[in-house]
Amino acid sequence: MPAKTCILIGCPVDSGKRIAGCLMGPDAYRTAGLPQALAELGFKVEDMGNLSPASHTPDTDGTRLYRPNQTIAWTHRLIRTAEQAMSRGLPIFMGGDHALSLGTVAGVANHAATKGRPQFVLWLDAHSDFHTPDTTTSGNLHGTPLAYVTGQPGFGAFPAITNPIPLENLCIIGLRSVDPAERTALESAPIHRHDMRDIDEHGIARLLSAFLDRVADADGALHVSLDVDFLDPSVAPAVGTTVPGGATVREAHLAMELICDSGLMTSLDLVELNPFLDERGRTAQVMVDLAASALGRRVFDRPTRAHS
Ligand code: NNH
Ligand code: MN
Ligand code: MN
Ligand code: MN
Repeated sequence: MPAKTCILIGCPVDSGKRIAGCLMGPDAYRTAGLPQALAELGFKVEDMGNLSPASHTPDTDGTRLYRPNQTIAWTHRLIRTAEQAMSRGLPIFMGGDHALSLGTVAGVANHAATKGRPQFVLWLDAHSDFHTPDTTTSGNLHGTPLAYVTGQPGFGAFPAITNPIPLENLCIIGLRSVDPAERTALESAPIHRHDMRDIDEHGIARLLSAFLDRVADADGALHVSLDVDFLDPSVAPAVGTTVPGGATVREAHLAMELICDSGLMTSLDLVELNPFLDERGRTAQVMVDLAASALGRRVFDRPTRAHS
């Protein structure tokens, strides 16, 4: 069997929130050894380098929404990129902030539709990212991708969503910071969602396995979107929106190992890493280790590293 291809796609999106630095994320993942880790697992690795947004009118300062034109331009670029990459291998979108998922999820869903497969999304995040441009109080568009890709109203200036993700095909795990408007919208939405208490009481394996079983039963495509702030800030400090009480390294690894065992993952986002806030690359390293686990590395294969 020919080696499966992983396509690394640098998405230095930094327009989704006001704290700058996520644009350095793709190069931090390369520096932390993501290409080598995938090659060691037997993948053919293709690195598309770092993309840039489609041409757009520069944003002005002081608007309610932060840098909408730039994020819309990224969305155009990433929808096309995701659609095309899906026919060549398993894309890993190296962020960049979570606004990149407006484009990547919409794009992979378009590809799944051409294959007649339902698209599922696993959202590992402290936040629900279910604001619309009308409900966001921060004006930060990284808090909106799940509303956009599920076809909620209010995204007038963005590319039209052609294949909305059905709400019941979505699972959010790790929740511990949800804004009032998002809470109201989520209460009436059939999205599968689990907060940290659910993880504490039931264990992440049980929650995640139930969702993976549904994806398998539907012969679905699975997009995984891993936000750094899913993890506890004590192990993943390099993120602008830390929230205490997050997932442990072991919980996150177990999630990745279950995803790997399921054989269902067809695309992956690594988002919100801000290398400017990191401590000697440790958050980048944890994210690379998690990506490697999702793609087949077993914990006892983890290489010994020099102490930093
Ligand atoms: N809900 C908040 C907002 O809209 C926070 C979103 N921040 C995130 N999302 N990091 O994952 O601003
Ligand atoms: Mn997020
Ligand atoms: Mn988050
Ligand atoms: Mn161990």
